[in-house]
Amino acid sequence: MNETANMPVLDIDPYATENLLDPYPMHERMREAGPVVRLAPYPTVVACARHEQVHAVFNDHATFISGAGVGLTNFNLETPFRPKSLILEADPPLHTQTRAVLSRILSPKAVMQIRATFTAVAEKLVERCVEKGTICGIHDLAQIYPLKVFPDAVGVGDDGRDNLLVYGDLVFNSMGPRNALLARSAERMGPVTEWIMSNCQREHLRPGGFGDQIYQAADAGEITHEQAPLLVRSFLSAGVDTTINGLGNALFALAHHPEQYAKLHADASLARPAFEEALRWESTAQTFYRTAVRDCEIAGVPVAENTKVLCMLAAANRDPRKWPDPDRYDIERRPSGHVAFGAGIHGCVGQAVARLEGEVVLTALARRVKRIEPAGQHTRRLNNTLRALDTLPLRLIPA
Ligand code: OVV
Repeated sequence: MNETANMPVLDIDPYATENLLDPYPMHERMREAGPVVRLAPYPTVVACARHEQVHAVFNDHATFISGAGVGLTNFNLETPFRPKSLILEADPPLHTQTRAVLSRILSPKAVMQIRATFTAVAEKLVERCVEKGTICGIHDLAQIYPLKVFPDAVGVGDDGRDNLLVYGDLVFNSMGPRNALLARSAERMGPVTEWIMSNCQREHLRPGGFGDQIYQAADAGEITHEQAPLLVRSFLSAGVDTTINGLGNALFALAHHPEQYAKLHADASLARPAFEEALRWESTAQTFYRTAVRDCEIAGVPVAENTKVLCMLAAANRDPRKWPDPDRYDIERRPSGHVAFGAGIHGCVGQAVARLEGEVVLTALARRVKRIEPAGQHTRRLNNTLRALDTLPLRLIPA
C-alpha cells in the first residue's frame, strides 16, 4: 500500500465491472485501509468508507458542499450534464428554501393521505404475482409498483412512464466517471429529456398532486415560477429508480434468507423493519460525493480545498465498527443510524414515501405468500451509483 500525506492510496476503481457486480470486498479494503483513503485511478478524490466519517462529512454541509455536484464531476471545473438540481446540487440558502417546499409536500400528513391508495395498489399487484406463481421480482413487482404509485401521486399522466427508467439510469450513471455505462445510458436518452421536461410543466400535472403543489408554492411566493419545473424534475429523478431498486433489493434479501422471510410471514408487522434492514444491508444509492470548500481535515487527515469527497454509503452501512455482524441480513435488527438515505440537511426528503412503499409491498407479501424462493439466476443492472437488479426470478408459494 502506497501512502501520500497520511493517506493510504488504494489501487481500486469503484466503477470497475467486478466492483459494481460485487462491491463488498472493495468496501472492506477501503474501510480497513483507513478513515480516509485515496484511489489511484481518481487523483482528485478522497474516499470515506467507515460510518463515522461518512456521517461526519454529511453533517458538515458548510465544509463539504453539494453545489459543486454530488457525483465525481466537479461543477467548478466542468459543466453539469443537465441544469443543476435546485435541491440535490444546492447549498444554503437556496437549498433551505427549496427543501422547505418539498419537505412540506412530502410531510407525514401527506404520506398519511396517500397510504390507502398505495396499500390497495400493493395488495392488487401482489395478488397478481401470487396468481402467476413464478415471477420476475423486478419486472413483475419492484418496477411496476413505484412506476404506478409515485407518478400517480406526483400527477404525471400514464403515457410514456418507461421514460422515467431511462432518465433515472442516466441521472445516477452521471454521478460516476464518463465510462461505457454512462455513454450507453446517454445514447438511450433520445426524446427522453423532452418528455421529462414537458411532464414537469404545470399544464401536464394533475391539479392537487405533488407536482402541482410545487406550482402552488410558487403562486404563494415561496419559490419562483422559474424554479417550479426543476423541482418537479427532482421528484421524477429521485423518486422512481431509487424505490424500484430498494424494493428489488429487499425481495432479493428475503428470497436469499428464508429464515428471515419466515419471521416476516409469521408477523407482517415486521414489514417496515425488514425493508429498513434491506436498505442497510444492500444500499440502493451506493455512493454520493461532496466537495471540500476549504482546506480542512477528515479524521485529522488534511484534505485540500476543492477535493471531491466520495462517501461510500453502502460500506458505512456494513461497517463492523458500527454494526455487529454487519453482513447478516436480520429483519429484527432495527438499524437506526444507517445512511442509505444519507444524513444531515440533504438526507432524503422523500424517505417517508419510500418507506411507505416498502412497508405496504412487504406487508401484502407477508400476508399472501408463505415462502419466496429463487427460481433461477438473477442478473444485475450495472449503474455507477445504484445497486440494481435487471432480473430476479422468484417462486411465490401462497399461504
Ligand atoms: C436524491 C436525488 C437523486 C437524483 C436526483 C435528484 C435527487 C434531484 O434532485 O434531481
